[in-house]
Amino acid sequence: MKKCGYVTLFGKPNSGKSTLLNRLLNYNLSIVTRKVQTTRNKISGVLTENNYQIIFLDTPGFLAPKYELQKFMLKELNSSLEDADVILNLIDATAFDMNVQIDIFSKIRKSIGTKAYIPLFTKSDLLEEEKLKNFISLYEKEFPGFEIIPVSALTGKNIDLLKNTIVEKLPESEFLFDEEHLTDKPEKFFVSEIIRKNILEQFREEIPYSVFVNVIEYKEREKGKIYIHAEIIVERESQKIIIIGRKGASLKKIGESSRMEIEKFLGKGIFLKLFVKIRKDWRNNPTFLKSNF
Ligand SMILES: Nc1nc2c(ncn2[C@@H]2O[C@H](COP(=O)(O)OP(=O)(O)OP(=O)(O)O)[C@@H](O)[C@H]2O)c(=O)[nH]1
Ligand SMILES: [Mg+2]
Repeated sequence: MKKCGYVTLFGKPNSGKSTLLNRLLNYNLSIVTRKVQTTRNKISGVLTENNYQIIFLDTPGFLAPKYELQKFMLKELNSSLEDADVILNLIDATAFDMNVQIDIFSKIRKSIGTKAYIPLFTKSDLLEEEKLKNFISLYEKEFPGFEIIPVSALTGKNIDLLKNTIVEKLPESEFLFDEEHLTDKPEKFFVSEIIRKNILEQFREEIPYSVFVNVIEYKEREKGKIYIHAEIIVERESQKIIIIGRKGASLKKIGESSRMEIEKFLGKGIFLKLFVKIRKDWRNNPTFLKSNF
């Protein structure tokens, strides 16, 4: 008997969704940074082991949208909740707030419906055992019937327990993907994500959120190398100047660090060409968002 289904990772920005996905897959698929709102799209990661296949959906953090891009992010999140057989609610144990949890639960109650729902405390390695136990009993008192699992993507704590709990709740079904399949997004997507991650890491404040990376050419050339041409799209001239840096130094740094990471990801050498372009206020431009997301 085989089991297979969709498992959505849901939670506030920075709660550790992408890190946990990567841990569960044993593979760095989804980009992780210290900043909030790192993930913008729903990203699937497929784990096939023994007699089960779990299709994890990483999602953008749950927030009240302020601009068009965030509205898109919320749509991605809602559709992931709809697709789910199992919903994992990731709660950052270091930022636990019962009122926030009560509010969030009321907002997703409808999406949960009759689906399996597993609350998790993430980053549990950062909390003293005593405090953690205290939070767990507070949560379980407020939400009777739900058992919280404290996990750590860093140390691996309770990752196997989590996997087993998920498998128990998966529906019986044939596998939906080939066993070698890791994701449904093309390699191109991950290439642009890696470049965006390097920008997120190298710049502060609004720059990262104003950046969109578009891979416009992705070609296998002779000598086994892949030729990649990507555009870094920003919203204003001032941002373009910052991204390029003095005599192109910043752009060069982005290119070098991205290239190394992309080569590791693809397991192949690449040529990487980066250009910076301005698309005024793209985050609020529905046409741009529609054609690029
Ligand atoms: N110590 C510790 N840090 C963690 C753990 N999981 C995640 N982090 C850190 O928390 C930060 C945010 O992690 P992400 O995985 O990007 O969080 P996210 O929920 O995907 O964030 P968004 O995509 O912005 O919604 C990163 O700096 C991670 O290294 C953990 O188990 N232990
Ligand atoms: Mg993320």
